[in-house]
Amino acid sequence: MPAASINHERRRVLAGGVGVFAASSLGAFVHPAWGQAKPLPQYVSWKNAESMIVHSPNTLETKRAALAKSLITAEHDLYVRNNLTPPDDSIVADRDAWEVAFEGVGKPRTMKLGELKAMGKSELTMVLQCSGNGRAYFKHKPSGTQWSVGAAGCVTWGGVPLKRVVAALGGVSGGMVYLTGTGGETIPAGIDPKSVIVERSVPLKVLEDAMLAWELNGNPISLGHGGPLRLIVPGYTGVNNVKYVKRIAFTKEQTDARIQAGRYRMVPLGGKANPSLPSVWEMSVKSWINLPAPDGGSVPAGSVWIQGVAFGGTSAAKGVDVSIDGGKTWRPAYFVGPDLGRYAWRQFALPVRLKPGTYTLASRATDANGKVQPENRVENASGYNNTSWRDHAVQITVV
Ligand SMILES: Nc1nc2c(c(=O)[nH]1)N[C@H]1C(S)=C(S)[C@@H](COP(=O)(O)O)O[C@H]1N2
Ligand SMILES: [Mo]
Repeated sequence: MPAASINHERRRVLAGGVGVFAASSLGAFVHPAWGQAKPLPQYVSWKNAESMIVHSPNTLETKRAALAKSLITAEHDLYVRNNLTPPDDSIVADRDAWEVAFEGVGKPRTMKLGELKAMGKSELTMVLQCSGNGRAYFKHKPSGTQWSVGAAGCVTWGGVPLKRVVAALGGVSGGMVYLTGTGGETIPAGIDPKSVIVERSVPLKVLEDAMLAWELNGNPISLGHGGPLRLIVPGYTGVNNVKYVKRIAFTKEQTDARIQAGRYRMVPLGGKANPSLPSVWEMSVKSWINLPAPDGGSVPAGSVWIQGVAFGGTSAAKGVDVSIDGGKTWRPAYFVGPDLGRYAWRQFALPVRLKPGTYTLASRATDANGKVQPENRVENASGYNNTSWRDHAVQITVV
């Protein structure tokens, strides 16, 4: 049995009653009460079905209430997004044999994961969020997965700082401008690889905190989340965190792969992507409310616990205000739980007393640089980078 299965086995046991529905053998099981819910795809059959919204076999969203469970998102609750069919699980059978090629360094060569592990392990907690999280709120209905808030989670990666590996390989070659990571999926025959390969370039400055990770929340990374090895670019949207990474190249130019040149760009409405438009890279200050959930639900009058998450993207979240009247008035919420570093999110809470009626709950975060989460989203053709507090407000009825 591969290590990943053993770990998931253990977690299912720890999860008790809830875990029973996540057992691999029951992966396709759908409780009648879940109505039309799609079954969990086989490669992530160990997920908590009750936490997930299955949009498609390659796009699974975490429910708001599941995000509220803890500061760190459990792997079995974390959203999944694959642009291509994930590789065969044989790649996680012998993890240490996984190879990654380094180019654009003093001494280019291929290293095995086993060698990387011998260089020492650090941990980094960060928000992983899809570029299209919040797409469901765009009024022009961009094509793509209709994520609301749950294409995001806060997880701890374990691995080696990329900077350390690069130093051991003689440093970055002169004149390089980008770090380019390539995903290890098998490209279907007869398709131009550049049209589908997951290959992303990010500015060289990310080297400061980037990581080659083999652990997620203390366990070997599952296949679904990019095991055996994943490039972590903290503060950058999901797509830049390349799963099954097989090549790390320091390059003068951005890759001409379609996912870089023709997608994940901030394209004006009605326009077409091209490499001169801004790439979807850094995340910025954002927050939303997870409790009371669900959206539009009713809540008993009296004491109501409002809870959510706030993060700054590349800087820390500094504070968050909450409104119960759709943004007319605001009051400061307080952070609950530990500060796990500037790339992590903070859980915030505000207990309020509410009389029967309808309330629009909103949250508005501020980052360490004083940047305030905006009221309105930046309109763009594909529905990326939605940080609007108004879009993320939730309506509740107090009875
Ligand atoms: N190799 C590879 N890396 C990838 C992807 C992919 O399809 N293949 N999807 C990207 C996108 S769009 C997102 S949002 C995140 C999703 O990470 P998760 O599935 O672990 O949540 O992985 C990114 N890295
Ligand atoms: Mo994504």
